[in-house]
Amino acid sequence: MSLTSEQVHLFRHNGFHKLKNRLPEELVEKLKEAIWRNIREEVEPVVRDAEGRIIRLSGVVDRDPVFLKTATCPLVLDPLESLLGPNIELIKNRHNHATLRRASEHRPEGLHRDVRQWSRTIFTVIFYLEETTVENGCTQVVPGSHHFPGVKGRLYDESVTRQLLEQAVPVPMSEGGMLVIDSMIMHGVGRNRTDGTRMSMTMGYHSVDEIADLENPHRMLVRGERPYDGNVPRRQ
Ligand SMILES: O=C(O)CCC(=O)C(=O)O
Repeated sequence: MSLTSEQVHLFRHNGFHKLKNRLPEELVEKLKEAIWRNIREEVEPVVRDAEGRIIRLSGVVDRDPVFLKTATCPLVLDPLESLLGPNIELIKNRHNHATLRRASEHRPEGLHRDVRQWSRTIFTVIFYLEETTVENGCTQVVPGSHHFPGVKGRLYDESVTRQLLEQAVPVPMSEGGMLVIDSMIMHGVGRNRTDGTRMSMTMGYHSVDEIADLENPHRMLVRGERPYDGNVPRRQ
């Protein structure tokens, strides 16, 4: 379902949008199964916590077809088309991961951006494979912070982050829910204070760069085409 012009306006103003539709239950179950299987079999590349437990699977679209199927389904690409236009690439070297936050996890709370500069922002979709609540550490965003200028890295220093955290709002989501953010928005994950897990998958998208003349192997065309508008011929 495409977005209305009001929804597009709010997204541009606030920097986030909760998609109306949810992933079908069977698809969520298949994603969870694939994630648990990859965790059990310790399929690299993974990120581990201090105790050596797997907390992230990287490069998921090359693991099992269900990940790419989900990342490119019309439930995601139709609304993204309202934001990015008709030609969309999936980014394979930013996000493209599944994250497991374990019970009573004590990772420090903080805020980050996914990219450095507003002129090169991407849009991130977070797919929630379990319900997220304030108790299990739902996503937090600072509305409008994607309009702040670029900083040196993707983090502010601690004192600014503390002030920003005071303005962060929680965004609880249902299982199967999807949240699109402008990746310049300051966002983070709350602490999981429950006995359960909090599982999610994150993907990044970009509109096709019509001036780029060389194909980037980390970008996969998932909708439309790759027009070329450069004023010199494409390199071969
Ligand atoms: O799961 C979330 O709430 C945030 C995800 C995120 O920031 C990431 O995957 O980079």
